[in-house]
Amino acid sequence: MRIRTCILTAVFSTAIASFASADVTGKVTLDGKAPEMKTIDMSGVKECASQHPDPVSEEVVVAGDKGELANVVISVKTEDPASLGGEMSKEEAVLTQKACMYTPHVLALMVGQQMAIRNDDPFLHNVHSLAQTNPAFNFAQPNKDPGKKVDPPKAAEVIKVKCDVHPWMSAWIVVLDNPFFAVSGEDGKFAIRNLPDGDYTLQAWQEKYGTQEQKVTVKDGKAEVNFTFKADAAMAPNADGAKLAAAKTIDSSCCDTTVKPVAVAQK
Ligand SMILES: [Cu+2]
Repeated sequence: MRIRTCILTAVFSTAIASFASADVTGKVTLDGKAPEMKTIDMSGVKECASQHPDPVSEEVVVAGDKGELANVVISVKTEDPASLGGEMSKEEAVLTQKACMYTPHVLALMVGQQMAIRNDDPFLHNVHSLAQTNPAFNFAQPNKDPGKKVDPPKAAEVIKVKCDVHPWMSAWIVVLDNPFFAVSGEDGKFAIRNLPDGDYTLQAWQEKYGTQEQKVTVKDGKAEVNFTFKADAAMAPNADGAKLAAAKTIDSSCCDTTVKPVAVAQK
């Protein structure tokens, strides 16, 4: 009888495990004093400056008082995205131009996901993607626009976005090859939903500090992973073996001196 109970328990546990999916949660922290961000000088452009009574800083490193690091993209790294399952979000990923800044500063979406560019300002921006793998886009939005559709990305890539009218405007579109990703908030926290139980490699990308990886075992519906970046680390060089999904290296000539893309190894 006891043996039978054990077998039943084992079968039951296996059945649960095979259907379980987890929320992978965690926090990204900056270790040390955050580098000082330059104040953006909008004084030459009245319609921008007038929208900011307080100084606005660059967003290369956005960290809280306790090192809570925002705008880090955490994702599952895999050679075989299809094997992960999961569903692409049906939501449109929207990059908004508002008060002469991009919101969000880092937009993550999946290959094939709908994407649009919005203008909340009643004046001209020119949004310019420096995509290399995906078709680049480059167009003017002279007035408010609830969202101009752009082609869904076709491949995983870290894409720098800039405005040709306002040189300080900078954003990143991070395209992932699977639906298991999240962007850390201002509290440094993130949550990747519904990842099936199993062993994974997670990668965390930050625009200055580059990419880190960690192994994680997702079990019984939960897993926790924390990432720490060193505040005084230099701008990420061509990080050894780092690869954000199947992303290709962005030519550094695309970018200004304050923001460099993470370097990613080629397959
Ligand atoms: Cu602009």
